[in-house]
Amino acid sequence: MRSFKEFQLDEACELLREPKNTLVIFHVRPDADAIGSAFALKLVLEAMGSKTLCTCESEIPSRLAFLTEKHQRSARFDNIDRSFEFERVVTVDTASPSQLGTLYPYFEGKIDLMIDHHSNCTKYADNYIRADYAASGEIIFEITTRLQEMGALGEIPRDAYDLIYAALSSDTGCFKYSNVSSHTHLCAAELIKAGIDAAEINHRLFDCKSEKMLAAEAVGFQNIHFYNNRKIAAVLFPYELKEKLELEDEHLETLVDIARAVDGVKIAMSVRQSTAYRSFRISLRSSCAFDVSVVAKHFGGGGHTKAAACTIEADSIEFATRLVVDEIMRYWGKF
Ligand SMILES: [Mn+2]
Repeated sequence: MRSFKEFQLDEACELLREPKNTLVIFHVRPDADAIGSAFALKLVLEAMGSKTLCTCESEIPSRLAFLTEKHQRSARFDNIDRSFEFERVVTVDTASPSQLGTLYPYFEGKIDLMIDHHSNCTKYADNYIRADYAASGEIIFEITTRLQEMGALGEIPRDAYDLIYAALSSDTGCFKYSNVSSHTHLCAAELIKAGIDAAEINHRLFDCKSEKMLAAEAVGFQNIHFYNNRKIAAVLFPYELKEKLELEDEHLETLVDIARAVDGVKIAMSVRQSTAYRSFRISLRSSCAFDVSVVAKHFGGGGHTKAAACTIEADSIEFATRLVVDEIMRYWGKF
């Protein structure tokens, strides 16, 4: 793979300030950092005269639609305006080509700037990466502020502040994970100073769960398995359960949090089977020094030290779980 240019902040801003039709792409199974960062960037680019569309392989999960519904009817690539002739492509929060899903073959070699904060990302374009930031939203805030200092951007669109705050809050678990730095709080402070309703955004992100999500959690709680003296916990959610309860993938996203909440658990995981096919989505969380991204990477996935994910093909959900637990045990005590 050819080597890509590592931009400094000002170079990234110079690239972005030029008015051009822009496509902002974010990762598959998007979270509020991906969505908030992409849509904040869209509003900022539009304020500088660039027509901009945001897109992703999949649709915005319905629980996060409140972030985007005012700004774009749909972000799903199949639904965006095909007559839109983009002159610039930017990805945000997307750590590897595989995170672009089915869009990658289409955009390979056409991406002008990759904006990301994942320390172990696979670079696939010229990039501006801040692995010291908790969220891509922190980078978008920095870029936005710099563009304003450069005189390229007038007033920052009010909605961009809400979106950036949602991005920060989401990737930090409401400012409580170990990735939070004073810089994260300083960004949040500026956003609060600008008048955002932080309580409302946090309520929508963390306190509201659909009945289907709660139903998944209730059943998930009955399906926790423990390993290594209960230091590892896994919630198994097979397809039969998903079908029986008429759940969508987005209802299963918080299952890993149940395992994580159990006292004494150091590594939590959820193992979700979204179709009848023998493919299992694994989410991993660490509450200790153990770097779960190493395990995710072993299975072709990625993420951060404390939160990572991958997909495994296996003959059964139990076997998929066993493969991951064995891989965790291979590194146990090494961090
Ligand atoms: Mn992120």
